Amino acid sequence: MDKQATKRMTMAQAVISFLKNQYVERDGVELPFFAGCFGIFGHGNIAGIGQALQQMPEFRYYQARNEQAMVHIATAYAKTRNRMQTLVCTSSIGPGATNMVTGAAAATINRLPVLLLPGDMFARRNVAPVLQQLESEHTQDISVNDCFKPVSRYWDRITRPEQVLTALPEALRVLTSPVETGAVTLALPQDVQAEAYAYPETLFYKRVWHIPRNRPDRRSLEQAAAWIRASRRPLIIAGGGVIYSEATGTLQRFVDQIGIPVGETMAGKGSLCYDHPLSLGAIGATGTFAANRVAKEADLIIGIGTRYSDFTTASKTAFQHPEVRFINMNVAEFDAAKHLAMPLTGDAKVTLEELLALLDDYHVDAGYRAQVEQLHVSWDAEVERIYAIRNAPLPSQGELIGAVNEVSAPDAIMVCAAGSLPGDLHKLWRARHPKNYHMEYGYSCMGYEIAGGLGAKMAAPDRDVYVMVGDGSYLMMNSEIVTSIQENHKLIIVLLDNHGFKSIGALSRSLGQDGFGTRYAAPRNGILPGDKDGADVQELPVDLAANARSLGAYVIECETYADFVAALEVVRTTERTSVIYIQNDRYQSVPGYESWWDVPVAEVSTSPQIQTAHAEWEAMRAQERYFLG
Ligand SMILES: Cc1ncc(C[n+]2csc(CCOP(=O)(O)OP(=O)(O)O)c2C)c(N)n1
Ligand SMILES: [Mg+2]
Repeated sequence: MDKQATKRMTMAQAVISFLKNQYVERDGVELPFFAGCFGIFGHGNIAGIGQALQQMPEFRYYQARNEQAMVHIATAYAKTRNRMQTLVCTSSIGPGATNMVTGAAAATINRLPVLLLPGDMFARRNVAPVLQQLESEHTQDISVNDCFKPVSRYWDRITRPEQVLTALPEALRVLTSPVETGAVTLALPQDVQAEAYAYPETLFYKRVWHIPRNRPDRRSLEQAAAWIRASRRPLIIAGGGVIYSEATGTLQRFVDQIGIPVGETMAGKGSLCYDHPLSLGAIGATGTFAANRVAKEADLIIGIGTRYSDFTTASKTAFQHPEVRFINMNVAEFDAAKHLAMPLTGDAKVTLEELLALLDDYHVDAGYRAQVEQLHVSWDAEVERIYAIRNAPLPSQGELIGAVNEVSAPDAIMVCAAGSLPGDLHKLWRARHPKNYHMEYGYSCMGYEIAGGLGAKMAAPDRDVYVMVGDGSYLMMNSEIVTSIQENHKLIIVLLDNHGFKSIGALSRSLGQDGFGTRYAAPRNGILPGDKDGADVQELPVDLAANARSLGAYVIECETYADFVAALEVVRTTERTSVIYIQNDRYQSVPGYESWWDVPVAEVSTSPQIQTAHAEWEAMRAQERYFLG
């Protein structure tokens, strides 16, 4: 190969030629990093990236209906593939670009790689302001794409074609880094996309990015082992990092040998199979009584691949042992250091292996293990109880979750993101394998569900994908049903209609606010009804089942639990995206289990209910702790 050779091509052609030759490798497994490019064309990308994609059909182009959705598709794809593969997203300039900002935030917060290529205003400037350009009086060096800066782990604007020679390797370094990964944005001015340059051909050679399994500091490992030996009541909190690192088998060996129980975060659920005797299930604000009781008295928390969101720490009230301390295994020093922990900065799998080797003669006290195993059994009985509720006339959400869990194949993927479902699913879903529970709860972004389901299905075409979505989220973004049908990726969408926000309605009532603004009903005398108005409201003439049908889905409408189970059986063998529509009860709720979430209540109000809620809030707030070692 002539390393001096160059090839004259447009910047956009160079970008796509580069991307299609990027690979990753971990543990000897090599994969192309990008599985193609989603996009919506406009004048800001049609002649640049659009032309390049047309010229290179081997780099598959997919249409989406909405730019936010396509970023969710890419994010879910990356999550399903444990960050080893993702998709590219191209948009036009202006609204197409800013539609991706929400998706970028969701990807970055969840630490999932996506590459965004928004079109940008002319670099040459002479024709400005162009259609959709944001003008500024104080600089010509700003565009709507600057909005991506805080939500991107790497951001660049390519104002000369040769700048991609340095920008693209940086983009790949960040995307493939388990520590730094998230959304990467390369803003591509529409004129520069189409400009030619003599690119060195070496840019387009196949490149394999090794994903390292970094090992933690030896002294810290030894100290961590000593802390574990000294602990009377240790508890593991398994986060998403366990799954992304493919450390679930190692975690199970660690747990089997040492006997430390496991609570799981939203992203970590599935780290340990639900029926393992030391599995305590969900932890934190949406956790089980099993995990939350153990957390309250634990003297040592071993966080693995968790960023300790407020849902996990129950807004810092979860850990009440006066001398509790933390060991954090995390690829990112930033997360490893949280709560002034003993930081084990490294990959979860190899860190667990190293720690296990230092503890090969050790296991926890048999009494503690027996107590924990008893809690596991009691919790499973509670799940059983909720699965068996047959609420009438409208079924409860808990029984519907039970039906989906029981009828779906054990290797299925269940996708969800926002509303009351995440909390209920976190508690009730019996995760049978590490990919069984796909919850976007870093950003809890309404609208992720169906788009995310499509990304998961594209990444795991042999598995059934169940999307569980509320009516609010469904109304916010149902457009990718069309894409799933266009691409023949069958989704099973379970649409739970409770005429508004069951989640925020319950939160509102708990704050003394009567569900104000959370029901889908017609205003009366200019005021939207709340829960005090009871059933006596004018419902909206909306037919979500007909809506789904109009988008091409096969739809089954159900009324009862029995209908629902029958429908779940039918959709196992339907050929295209299928929607099961059912109404469920707004007030029949899965309770909270000995935990809390800090949502501040109005300090001053004339409402006695709000005053009471504020007093209760103050009492709980007093339990919030700082962990200063
Ligand atoms: C994009 C976005 N907007 C607002 C919110 C705040 N929010 C959280 S849950 C929720 C209501 C969801 O309604 P629905 O999908 O019907 O689920 P339900 O609460 O009824 O279970 C809202 C508005 C959010 N999470 N995401
Ligand atoms: Mg709803």
